[in-house]
Amino acid sequence: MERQLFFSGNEAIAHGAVRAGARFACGYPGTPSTEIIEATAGLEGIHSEWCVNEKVALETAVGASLAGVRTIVTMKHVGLNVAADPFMTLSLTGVNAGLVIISADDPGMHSSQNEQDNRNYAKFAKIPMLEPSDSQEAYDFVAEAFALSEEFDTPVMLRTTTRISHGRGQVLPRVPVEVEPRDYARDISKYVMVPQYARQRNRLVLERLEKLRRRAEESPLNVLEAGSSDFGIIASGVAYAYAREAFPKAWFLKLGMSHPLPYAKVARLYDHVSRVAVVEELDPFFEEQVRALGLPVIGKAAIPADGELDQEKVFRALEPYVQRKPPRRRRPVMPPAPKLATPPQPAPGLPVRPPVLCPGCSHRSVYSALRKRRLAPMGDIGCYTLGALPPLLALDSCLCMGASIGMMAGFNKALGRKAAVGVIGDSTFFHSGVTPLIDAFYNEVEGMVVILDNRTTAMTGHQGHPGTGLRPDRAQGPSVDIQKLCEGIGVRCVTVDATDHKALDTAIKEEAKAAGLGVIIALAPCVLVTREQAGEVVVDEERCNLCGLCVDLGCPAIAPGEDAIAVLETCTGCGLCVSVCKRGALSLSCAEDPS
Ligand SMILES: Cc1ncc(C[n+]2csc(CCOP(=O)(O)OP(=O)(O)O)c2C)c(N)n1
Repeated sequence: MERQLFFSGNEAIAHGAVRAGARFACGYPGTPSTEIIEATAGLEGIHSEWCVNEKVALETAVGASLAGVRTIVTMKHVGLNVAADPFMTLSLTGVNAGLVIISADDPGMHSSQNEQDNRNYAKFAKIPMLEPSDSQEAYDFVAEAFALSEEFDTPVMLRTTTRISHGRGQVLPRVPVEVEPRDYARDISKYVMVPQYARQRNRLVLERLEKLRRRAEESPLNVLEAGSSDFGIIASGVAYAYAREAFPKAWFLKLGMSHPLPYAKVARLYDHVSRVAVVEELDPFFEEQVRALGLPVIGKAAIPADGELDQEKVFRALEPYVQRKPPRRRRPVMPPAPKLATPPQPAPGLPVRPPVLCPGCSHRSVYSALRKRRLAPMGDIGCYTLGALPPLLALDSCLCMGASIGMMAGFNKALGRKAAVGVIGDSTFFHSGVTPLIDAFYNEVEGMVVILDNRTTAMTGHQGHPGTGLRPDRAQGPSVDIQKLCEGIGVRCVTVDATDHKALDTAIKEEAKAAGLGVIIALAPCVLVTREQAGEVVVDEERCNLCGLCVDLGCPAIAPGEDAIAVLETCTGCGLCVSVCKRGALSLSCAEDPS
């Protein structure tokens, strides 16, 4: 085995990640997290990259995890605010290969605009959190975090603070963990968070949290350390190290896996001592949970709620309490496992009407072309998310607005080829698609992005956006040209008429074969805005053999009849079905001239 090493917490995390089989690391710089990626960049066997911001970094990491490699993503505490949108929904989708999110907090604001306590984020998202208290644990906990991530199908937060990240300590290297890359399997009920699937996943998250709590009870990371006094301390991270030095004789509940809180282990500490204090920097995170168990505890009434602690501060704060008469003992009240709501059932007798793209929707044409390519389509949020559902089944993921491009980038980087395509709407592109496109260009991603430009924000009711220049009062303002924007970044870009199915098909085929990064803008105004009848679809019943090619488009205006296809009144005459019909059984009659 190697000699002992002397690592900062950040270096220990980087080495611990490689030892744990991580093959992908990304992040956005910010004190005190920055040195992790700088360290992985110097190590063999792991790809490292800076992303354009923390949201894109997390989405890129999700893409790499889906592609099957263990991944870490790093950011400072405020960075998680930027990444909060994918973060919160990632809890629902879970992961493929292990995914560890390093949140480095900065109590005392050495180099930050605030000192928020990101332990709250782990609770908020209902994911497990590990908190190392020295460099050795920083190194060891990464492997534990990956194991938890894969076992419980969840991202795991590894939270450090400045003193852990930048403090140095001895690290005994361990035997590397053998991990095989995982295969990617599309699973829309897991990765496409439309309401019907998100509701199911949400229940799993609540059940997972209770299982994780049981794991926290058994975990060797949560240690009850015997003392020789009548005083007990609950602590995690660097606060544990301070408290240990200040009160060497106390009993300790040292929390390495600090969320979810192991209630029974907390209660067990009270069996041994008559007074218990929580020593924690910033928020009363453990204190409030202990109080909720009905147990008396010394916390923020004695320990400062802002800034960093040290052994001196902890000693001075708690010394008076060690001597005081203990309070009357109370028995803990264990909270019951949360009750889950009964899933909604459709009223009996009502027909089930799954949401579908409108007849004539130009997005359908893109999906029809994309389905022919062997690319994993990373989706986004808008009307077009409906393309993920049957019968189109044309999108593999929907995490949050703007996630498609970063996920495509991470997926392709992890596999080293154009394996995924990003599919995003025009409004979503302006919302949060531009930054990941810049990122993909900067990181030299091999990939394709299709922007579904229907000239509006259709999903929410046809609002304007920078691409249309339309204001809320429908006045026309200046507009941004998407193609010029992409080209300005340096990305190859073509605009194709989305109603010209052949042209779209060819453009997608060409771009899938081309090297580097390219954008296809599939342009056609939303059919609900134009409502112009291009004509009427006529069915030649003699030629139609009910092959189903047009039915597969999932257009609600087409239905299989007895002898031939039937075209319903809701048809807008977009002509997509005409262009996919191989037998010439469908044709478009010209619309009447209204003049
Ligand atoms: C962070 C966030 N803000 C707002 C929304 C609501 N929302 C969902 S999709 C969408 C925009 C969709 O427009 P576009 O990308 O043009 O696709 P379209 O619906 O036109 O096909 C919005 C505003 C959301 N889901 N998430």
